[in-house]
Amino acid sequence: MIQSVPKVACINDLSGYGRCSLSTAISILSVCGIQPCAVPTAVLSKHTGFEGFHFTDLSGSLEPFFKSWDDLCFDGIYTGFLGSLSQISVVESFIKEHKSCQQKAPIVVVDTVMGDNGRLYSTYTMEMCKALKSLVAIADVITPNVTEACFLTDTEYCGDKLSDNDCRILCEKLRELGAKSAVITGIRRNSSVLNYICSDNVNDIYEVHRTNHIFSGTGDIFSSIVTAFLVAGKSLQCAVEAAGSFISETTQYTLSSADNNSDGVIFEPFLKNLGGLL
Ligand code: PXL
Repeated sequence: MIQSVPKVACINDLSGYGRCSLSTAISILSVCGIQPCAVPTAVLSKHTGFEGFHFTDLSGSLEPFFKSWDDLCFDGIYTGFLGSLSQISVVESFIKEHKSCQQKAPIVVVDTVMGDNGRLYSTYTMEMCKALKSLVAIADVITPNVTEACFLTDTEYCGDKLSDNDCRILCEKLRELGAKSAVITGIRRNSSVLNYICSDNVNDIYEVHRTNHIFSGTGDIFSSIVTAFLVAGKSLQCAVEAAGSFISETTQYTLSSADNNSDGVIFEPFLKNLGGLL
């Protein structure tokens, strides 16, 4: 018998240029055998890391968009970049409705996309950051980087180099917001990057080799892989390990290539290997 293909609602922006958000999520979920159902929160000509990007906010479309999906069921809901304050409450209602109405609740992954290097992205406000806590409260898994973890927990940002104890304290504060599991991503240690997992019975660290260059879009690759693996029935540990290894391999490849690094991580040649892991 032909197996049915799981569906994931991917709520994120579509940036035409610079590998990130929906273009990354669609590629990764598809190669992992999952149907990505895209909900564009905004359309950008290129992501906000580039000068002179054009931004179209789709906040007004979100409610009718979701309304037309009332009769659909999802195996997962995965949220990323949200373009305005009002979007956060609309997305929250969508998640709550599907959690309560579906026979089997979807796995909810909230990638708390807000900023990096101690700063919020240019389209993000402190008000939005406060509102995002209500999405964190209904998530199965959240995947903040160190900057986002600090903003969410009102912790002073002192760089990406955290001790194990700093990670534990930060993760506990994140879970106090309501998330079942938190993975703090991109913690820097010498020549490594650590991803720190905190769930009910688990505190785990996954370490991979890092390049000296910081690439945009790695957070989107990470949370897309985590979502795909969880929806495919894998454990969070297995998902985080796969995501870390994939990013380590693809960033090293990108650095050694002649392409312009600001275009993001060259992951396309590696996608088929990812699909093979499931
Ligand atoms: O990769 C995160 C991200 C997503 N969406 C947009 C962004 C960024 C990071 O710069 O600008 C529009």
